[in-house]
Amino acid sequence: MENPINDIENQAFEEIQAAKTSEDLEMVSIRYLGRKGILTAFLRSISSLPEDQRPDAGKNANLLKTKLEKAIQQSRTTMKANKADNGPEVDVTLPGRRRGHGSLHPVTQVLDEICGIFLRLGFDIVEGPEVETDYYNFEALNIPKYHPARDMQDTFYVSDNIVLRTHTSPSQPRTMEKTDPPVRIISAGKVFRCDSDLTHTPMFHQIEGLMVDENISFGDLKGILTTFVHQFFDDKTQLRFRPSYFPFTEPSAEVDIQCVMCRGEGCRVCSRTGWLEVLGSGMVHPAVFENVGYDTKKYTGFAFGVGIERMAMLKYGIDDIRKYFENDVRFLGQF
Ligand code: 2U9
Repeated sequence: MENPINDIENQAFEEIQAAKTSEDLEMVSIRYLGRKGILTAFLRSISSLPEDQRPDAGKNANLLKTKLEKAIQQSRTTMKANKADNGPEVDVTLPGRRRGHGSLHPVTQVLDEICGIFLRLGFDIVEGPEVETDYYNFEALNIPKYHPARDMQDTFYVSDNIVLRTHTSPSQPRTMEKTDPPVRIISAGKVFRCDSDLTHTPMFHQIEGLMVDENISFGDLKGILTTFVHQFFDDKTQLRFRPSYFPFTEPSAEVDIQCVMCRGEGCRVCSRTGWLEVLGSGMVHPAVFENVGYDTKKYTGFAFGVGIERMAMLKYGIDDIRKYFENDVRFLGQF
């Protein structure tokens, strides 16, 4: 009778040598040493051999088992070393890696949306410098020397007469100096104030609008701002105009909208009042017109300002302004 141990050994070593990948080796290991493997089956069958053959067969089969385990392990180690030399194996069956798409920052999206609304209402967009002179940031806008906005606590001073603009309004006297009425402009962009907490960041974005012509009234201001709010939120949103004070407008009004979270019922967001303040506005102060050389007997106008981060917070239910500027893509990717 042929020696089955020798046959198993020869065949197994042939297969170990032929194995090209670690997966091939694993298959050889399973075929010979696995639960239903060839050598395992032989070991189990020893009990059915004639009694005098059992000791030798058992001894040889166990020796072969150890030999095969060693040879397979050695082959594995050699394969690993070769792989490291040749760099990682490329698995062409893996799905390709997707490259994430970028998206516009939520502040940019809301800024574009608001600009779009005013462009459709016939306004032009103007831009101005972020580093501004004291004159255009304060003097031209009738902000007196003693006004708290001029304090170092509120304004970033670059030098005695140069500031980081605290609002986008300076672009407007700059435009009026160069253009005769009718004027219908919005200025949008970054503004800077020394302030930082849950609802304030040292840099934020504003849009301010200005409309000047003969016979412009507070009714025009109400009409334009109501249209804006209805287009930005929805046309069921109620507005209320509350008397206020700004040095550059007289009379001045703050505009509240019905709370977008509770629809006016009263909740945590609107401090249980049912209203949210969203805009500042008013009829342009005659002193501002005089500064740019407009005839105050002939022309009147209205102006308004809105903070973009706040509008985006209300539209998307964002509770902390600092999230805009932490650059966490898990937050930014939602918009
Ligand atoms: C000119 C004359 C008047 C622009 C105005 C406001 C009221 C206002 C704030 C809203 C939220 C700024 O971002 S915010 O903190 N703005 O309250 N802005 S009237 O008035 C002007 C602008 C230009 C020549």
